[in-house]
Amino acid sequence: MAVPAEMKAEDSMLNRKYQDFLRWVVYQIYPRSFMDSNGDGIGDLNGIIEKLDYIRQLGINAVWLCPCYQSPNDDNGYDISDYENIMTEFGTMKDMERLISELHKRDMKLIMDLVPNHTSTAHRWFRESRKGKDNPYSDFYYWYDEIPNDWKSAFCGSAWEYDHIRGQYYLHSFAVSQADLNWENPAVVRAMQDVVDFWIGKGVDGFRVDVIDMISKDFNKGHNGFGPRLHEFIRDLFDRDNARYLFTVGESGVQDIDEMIRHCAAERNELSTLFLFDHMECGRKDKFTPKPDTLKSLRNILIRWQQETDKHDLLYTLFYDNHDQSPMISRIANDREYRYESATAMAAMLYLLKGIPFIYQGQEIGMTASHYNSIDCFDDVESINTYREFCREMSAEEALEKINFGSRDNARHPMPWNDQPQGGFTAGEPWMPLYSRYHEINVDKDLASERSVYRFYQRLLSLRADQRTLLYGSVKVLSSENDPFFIYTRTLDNDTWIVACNFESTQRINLPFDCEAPALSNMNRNGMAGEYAPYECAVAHVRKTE
Ligand code: TEU
Ligand code: CA
Repeated sequence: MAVPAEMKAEDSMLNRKYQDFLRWVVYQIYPRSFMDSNGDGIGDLNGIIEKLDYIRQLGINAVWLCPCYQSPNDDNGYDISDYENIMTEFGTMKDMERLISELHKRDMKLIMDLVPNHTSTAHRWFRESRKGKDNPYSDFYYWYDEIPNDWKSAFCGSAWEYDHIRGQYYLHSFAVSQADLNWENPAVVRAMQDVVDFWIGKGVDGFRVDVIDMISKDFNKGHNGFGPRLHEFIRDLFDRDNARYLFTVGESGVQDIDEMIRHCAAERNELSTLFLFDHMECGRKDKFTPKPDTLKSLRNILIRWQQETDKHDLLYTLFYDNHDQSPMISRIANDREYRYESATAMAAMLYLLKGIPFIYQGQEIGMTASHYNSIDCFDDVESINTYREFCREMSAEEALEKINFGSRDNARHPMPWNDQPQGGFTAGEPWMPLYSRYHEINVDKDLASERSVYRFYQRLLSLRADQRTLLYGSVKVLSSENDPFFIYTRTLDNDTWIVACNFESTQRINLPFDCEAPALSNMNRNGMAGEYAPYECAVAHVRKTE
């Protein structure tokens, strides 16, 4: 694989501190579902190590691991009972150390998932805290005699739960067993700093920070996030001598550029970048209700953020799938007869923009939404609670269809490695049903195909790594807001590249430049201009005129 081109200071407007991060290409792993190495049906760290070459050869140089700490798994690891030990089912701390060294041996970085807003109620801090008001951990959580407000849990119902042992209510913004930590207590801040330092000591390179906006509450204004001390707390975590070099990406509900500046401007020493979520609403009215939509709406949101982040010298994250979302391809493109074309065109339109690519496991083989015939096939706490609520208002069939559309399990089923009985994921019984289309869509089959999504990604990422212009160049959009296609250029000094992605109907595309033959195309085009088939895309170098 090509080594990323060297960066020169004058290459980018982007602040020096962030320039190196533009060379990162991140692969997100959901450990429970990636690869099972010992036949217990649950993905594990040794399974990930087995697949590191597969990931590396795609053109990846960083891995984001979803939580793999001790946890009762009510929210699949986002309910942590011990931040400094590995989930027994995933392996041991020795396996983790080996994973880190195997990654580093391959020049790959590791981004751990940090969950600072809540712990499992099985965490020692909570078990102590619930014992009473004179316990040293008493104020680690939010305790009230009476329910103080009408906050709702993201997973249905009230965010307040009565605890019989303590005789008070505690706050849980997510599942009942995920108690929100009280960051107003300086001991909580110190405890979370210790967690960060522990993992720095293990050699990690960065953190993806779960619901970072929620660590400061605003009880006066009635918001359980974006409180008055948010930025102070973020700096408590990362603006410290041993932590400033880290790559940090916050998962946040930030919706406007001013907020993003407050989180990510280089001089603030808070976060390197954020995941922004407006484009997640493409193709749906709400999480469980589809809406007819096309790649146009995705394109227009991406363009707005590209322009804003460029203007303010901020680092942007390029992603459209993760472990909380049903795959974008099934919502706004064609996941049947044009699946290969859709998957590849979507990759070209997104990952050649300016920012850090994040690729969710399975995206590189064009994985689509799954479908299950019974609610018993689902595991996700959100899906199960929501199904129960839906069943009060509609028939069980309608409720199941909505869950099938929006469930997070669409992204959490075992990775389909081949078409063998358990999809090559495990020699035992998988912890959740396999991907419903695994016979048709799996890694082996994709790699053997002439139209391999993996190999397209590979070519795209290698081109991007080789061309400084595609990494650092400025973005200019040539298509207009209503065009049924997307054309943009990347320019650095006198060097220009052009990316053209057609959407669902055949179109003639004219270009204002004389281009070389496409360096990348999902249909082997010879020339850049001319007629484009549905979801056809191409990328070319613009011929120099002088
Ligand atoms: O997600 C937080 C978040 O933003 C939720 O609103 C998210 O949309 C959720 O999936 C509801 O659909 C993070 C994690 O990514 C998620 O997996 C966890 O369940 C959650 O935090 C609690 O830790
Ligand atoms: Ca296992």
